[in-house]
Amino acid sequence: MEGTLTARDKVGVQDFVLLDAYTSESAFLDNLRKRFSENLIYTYIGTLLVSVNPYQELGIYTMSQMELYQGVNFFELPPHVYAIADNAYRMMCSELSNHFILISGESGAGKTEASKKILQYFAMTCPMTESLQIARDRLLLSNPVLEAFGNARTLRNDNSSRFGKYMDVQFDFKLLEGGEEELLAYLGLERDPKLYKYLSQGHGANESSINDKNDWKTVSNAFSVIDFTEDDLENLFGIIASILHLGNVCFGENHQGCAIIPVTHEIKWIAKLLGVQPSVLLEALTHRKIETKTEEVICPLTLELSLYARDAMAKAVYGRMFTWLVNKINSSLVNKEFTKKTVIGLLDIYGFEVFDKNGFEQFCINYCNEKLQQLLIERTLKAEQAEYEMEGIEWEPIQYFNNKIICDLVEERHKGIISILDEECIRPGPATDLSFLEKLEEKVGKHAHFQTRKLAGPKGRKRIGWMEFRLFHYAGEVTYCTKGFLEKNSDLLYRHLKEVLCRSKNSILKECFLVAELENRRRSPTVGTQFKNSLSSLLEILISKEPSYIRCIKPNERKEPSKFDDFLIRHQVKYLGLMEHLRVRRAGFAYRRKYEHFLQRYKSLCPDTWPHWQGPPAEGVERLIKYIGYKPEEYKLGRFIKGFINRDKPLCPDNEEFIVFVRKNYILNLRYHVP
Ligand code: AD9
Ligand code: MG
Repeated sequence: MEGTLTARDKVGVQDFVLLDAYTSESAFLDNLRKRFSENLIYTYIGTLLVSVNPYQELGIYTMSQMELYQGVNFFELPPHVYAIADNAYRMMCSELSNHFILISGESGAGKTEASKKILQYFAMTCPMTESLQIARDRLLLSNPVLEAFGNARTLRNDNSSRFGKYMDVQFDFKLLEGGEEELLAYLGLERDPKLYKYLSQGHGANESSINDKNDWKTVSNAFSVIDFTEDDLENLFGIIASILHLGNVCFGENHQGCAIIPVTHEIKWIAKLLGVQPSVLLEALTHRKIETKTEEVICPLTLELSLYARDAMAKAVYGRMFTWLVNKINSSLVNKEFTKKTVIGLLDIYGFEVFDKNGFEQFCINYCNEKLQQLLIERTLKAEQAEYEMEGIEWEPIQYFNNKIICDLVEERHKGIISILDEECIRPGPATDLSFLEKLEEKVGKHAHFQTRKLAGPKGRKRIGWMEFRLFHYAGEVTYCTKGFLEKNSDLLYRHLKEVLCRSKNSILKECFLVAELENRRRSPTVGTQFKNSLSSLLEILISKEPSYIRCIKPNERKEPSKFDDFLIRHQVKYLGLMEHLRVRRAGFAYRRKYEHFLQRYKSLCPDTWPHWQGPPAEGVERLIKYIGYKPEEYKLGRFIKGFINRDKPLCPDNEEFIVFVRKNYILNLRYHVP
């Protein structure tokens, strides 16, 4: 006992399920802090892994660590991202089904690093045939390529993944500083990134912790390995350079208040690189085609709309090029051996975002998290309940907040916020962000999880501004400003510009913008609806599996090692839904094992069972458990289920399985007793 207490006091518990005061947020934080100060960045909540970004190399990702975690029972070793990886791999092998690892957390919390570590683990430890090895090398190499194009340096993270966040494409091609002279000349680019507006918009473009020159080498080497031809590269760089030129296109205004482009230097370069007519491009950037029933009218754009059109073109080209790149890499990975094999999916997903000002992007991200929480609740509670029923284990269903009501508020057809927004976007007549807000008040104003300034009345706790609405998410309230919602939700790529892109001679663009698209007169779905649809197909896949969860926490805003910012972390614990998850876990049984295995592992703790137990394993387990002093509510003995263990997968049809359920994960405490 003594030993247990000392260890616990110093390094905390390695599974939050073991916390006595498991409903207390402060106790949760204390435990996290203790462990962090000992450089123990990982802690479990049952099988969920909580990870705190150490912002320093800890030497915990070595080859010998990887070996250590191979094939070892989950709770036998200290928490580690390798344990999650290994567990996923073994579940995949034993159940022959796909498995997903869901990684979430806010920007800079360590999601991408975690997914890289998992990839490396698989690459190093999974048995490989020769062709799998080739695929593995390609996979590892594709990472820097995708990062070079999909990542941006943001205020919050020097290497932020933006590929999920397609609504907010930021430009950071790392290209320029390491690129070769000839290439730059061919593309009409100067070396200094500050000359390009799209590159210098971001914050802190110069205080980089990333070595652009080295990255460039890695990226260009990688391209050669993943089946890129010279032509592909030429076209790809052509597109990137044209986006940079596009950012520098300046507009003026004529006497009628219509946009003009006084200097055509950039237009010429873009036209050359994309293989389009300069005059056509120029017209498309300053005019818009409006179709009436009988004819097509070309109207000049205002300065403001021209700027929108320009940026919309840059985003569309960049976005589709990135998708093309991902597909290209995927197809280079496809391999006959893969087609029949099961896969492990790694999802690097953004966590709840709450800033001082929250816009359309936060709205989408938080909606995504709302859906993931639903999945967690459904999966965990449903799966647990089914198992207890099968084993004849009594348990009291716990109260939890089912956030389906919020998901519906956002996504319900015809009634939800996204539908209302879509309606405003296509409605003839002047729709504005304010008229959208008014529609919301009219249509969902009575909803218990929705509020605006008008609806809150004077008693509202925190002020809501005129243009704002508030949602009461499962993790807390977030106030969104409707400014920009309409614009961001609409596809602003005018038909005129689309035509130009569809006629481009650049072979990659040709694949990205198909002429067929022009023939399709139907409106393309709005950004919000696209997001909703892709989310729902993702969830469809996930709901049928049991995903593993990794929740990443950022310890401080200054990217400093060893600094544990209580306020910031408390906020994340809340928004990651960790307390809720812990409650769900605690209500169930954290640990379960077959009688024989349990006995084998712990028989040394009880004189009756040590060194040999001759009777039936069930009896031995019972005696052992009584001797240790478990209270009746802390464990249950499962009844025998022929042919099934856990879940609904028949594993070994001829076996009879008995399972011990233990409420807390006592195995960890027990380790200290083992003589
Ligand atoms: V974003 O949503 O893409 O902006 P991520 O992906 O959550 O974000 P990332 O993994 O890029 O964050 O981590 C940010 C930085 O923290 C990394 O570049 C590393 O310098 C640092 N980091 C993160 N995890 C670890 C780790 N396990 N060990 C050491 C780490 N450093
Ligand atoms: Mg990332």
